[in-house]
Amino acid sequence: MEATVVETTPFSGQKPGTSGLRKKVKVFQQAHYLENFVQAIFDTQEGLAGGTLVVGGDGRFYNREAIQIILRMAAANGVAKVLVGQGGILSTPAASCVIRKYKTQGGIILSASHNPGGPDEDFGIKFNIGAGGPAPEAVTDAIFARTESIDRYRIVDADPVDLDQIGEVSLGAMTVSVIDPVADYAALMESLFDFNAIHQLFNSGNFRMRFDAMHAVTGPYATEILENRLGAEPGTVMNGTPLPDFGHGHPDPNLVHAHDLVMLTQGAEGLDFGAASDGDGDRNMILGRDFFVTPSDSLAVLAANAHLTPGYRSGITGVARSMPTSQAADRVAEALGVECYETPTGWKFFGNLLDAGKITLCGEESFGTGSDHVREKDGLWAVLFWLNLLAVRHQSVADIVTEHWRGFGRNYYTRHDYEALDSDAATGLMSHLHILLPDLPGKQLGDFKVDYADDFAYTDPVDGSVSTGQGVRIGFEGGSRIIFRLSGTGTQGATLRVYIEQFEPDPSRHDQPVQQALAPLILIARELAQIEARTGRSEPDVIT
Ligand code: VG1
Ligand code: CO
Repeated sequence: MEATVVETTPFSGQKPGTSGLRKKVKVFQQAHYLENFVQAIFDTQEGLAGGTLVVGGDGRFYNREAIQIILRMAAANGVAKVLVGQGGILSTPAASCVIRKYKTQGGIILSASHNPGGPDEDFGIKFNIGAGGPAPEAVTDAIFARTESIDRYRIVDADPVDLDQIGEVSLGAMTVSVIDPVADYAALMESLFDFNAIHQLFNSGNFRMRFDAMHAVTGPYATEILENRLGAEPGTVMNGTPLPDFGHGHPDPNLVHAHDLVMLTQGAEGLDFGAASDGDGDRNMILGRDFFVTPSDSLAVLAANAHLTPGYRSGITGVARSMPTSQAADRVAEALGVECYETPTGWKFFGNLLDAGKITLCGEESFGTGSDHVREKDGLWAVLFWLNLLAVRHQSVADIVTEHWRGFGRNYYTRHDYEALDSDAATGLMSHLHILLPDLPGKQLGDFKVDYADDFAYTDPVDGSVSTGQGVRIGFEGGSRIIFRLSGTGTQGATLRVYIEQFEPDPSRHDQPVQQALAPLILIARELAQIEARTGRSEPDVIT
């Protein structure tokens, strides 16, 4: 089978953001658009020729078409073997698991994660390295640089591969192996958590839960693990069939978009446990009866209780959190006598720390939690971790978290998102903050005195690489913080994220409503950044 060399010209803006290249489907459907980016991966990642590549996606609109193109291009670029999930499905953590388990040279994951899907919505592509994690900046920079000068790509002419039939087929000299997308991942989960204890919890007759897959990729994973292997009653998994448009929904597991699930956990008849995951299965939301676990708290609770699960019985070597994530995990690390690292937003910054054994657990405020078992955040893993804790501690979600606060203090936390802003207004707002920074330290803002104010930069402790411009950080005496940054995953205008945190050591003050407890800091943030004057928005679009 001969490879065709197709002439092409560069597209501007093929720069991967926080997690891969994300654009509207219509952008990806332009002739040569996907091909250019994929060829840039092959041109810069030399190990792929003669190697094995993993390919899969979250099942959104254009997933199958994109996979067929990638398979034909992989064959033309000398890849020896591709492992592809049946039906083109692989959740992001499952892809990471497969990349690592079969010691492949990397993977291509097709997803725009929590962004909506459909012909007029979003699509995305990212490259993961052989260690299983998202490509670090040096790699994404090289891929981007290649897209700017690309003049040809290679592709074979062949019929579409049957993605629904498990087994091996040839595409020219390349082998395509269609694999069960769930099996390897489920086996890994079974090795980490006490499935017997969770099974008993489900059988106890006094535990009711639902998992909302939001019509996205975790449906088959959750059904197999929760219902088939752990014996949860049929129907435990809601919205469990992956749909190309996620049932017109927004597959983002938060209080706004997973509203139906939230309702099921409320009131005297509310569920004991509710959980949800996002488009590609790497996020998680954890709910108890009338209780929402802030992702930053979830990371801290998992770190403090890791020794209660089989996979982490010997304790954790360290923990890392993204810069805007609350400092709750820092307090646990201190108590355990291990290091807590503060990294820029995006899972790619955890890879080196995990590979070097410096950390066991890591997390982000954006509903992301994970460990060294893979190199992506992992939604179902977090759900199973919580279930394992509930099973062995015999306490409710609310009791576990409030007890945690009593021991470590509570970090009140919220994130306010202002979406689809005018890009110039958003960059203007950030420049305005940058101008304020040098004069802020020592200043009194309301009841709060500024301790430090900077534009966050990170030096990777393993390879020394430096990442700058990672968000404006204003720290107050006593540990409160306000953080401003612009999203790197949106596809429309700009999204401003404002993160607010306040530490409260006094247990008698741990049961205030979050927005109320943080109201003074929220006001300071709005005034300091001139949000309404500059963006025309008086309220955020999403509050978590
Ligand atoms: C957001 C989150 C970030 C997360 C990223 C990818 O990025 O804030 O913490 O790593 O999404 O998550 P941004 O740049 O929009 O703030 V996923 O589940 O979309 O792959
Ligand atoms: Co995701």
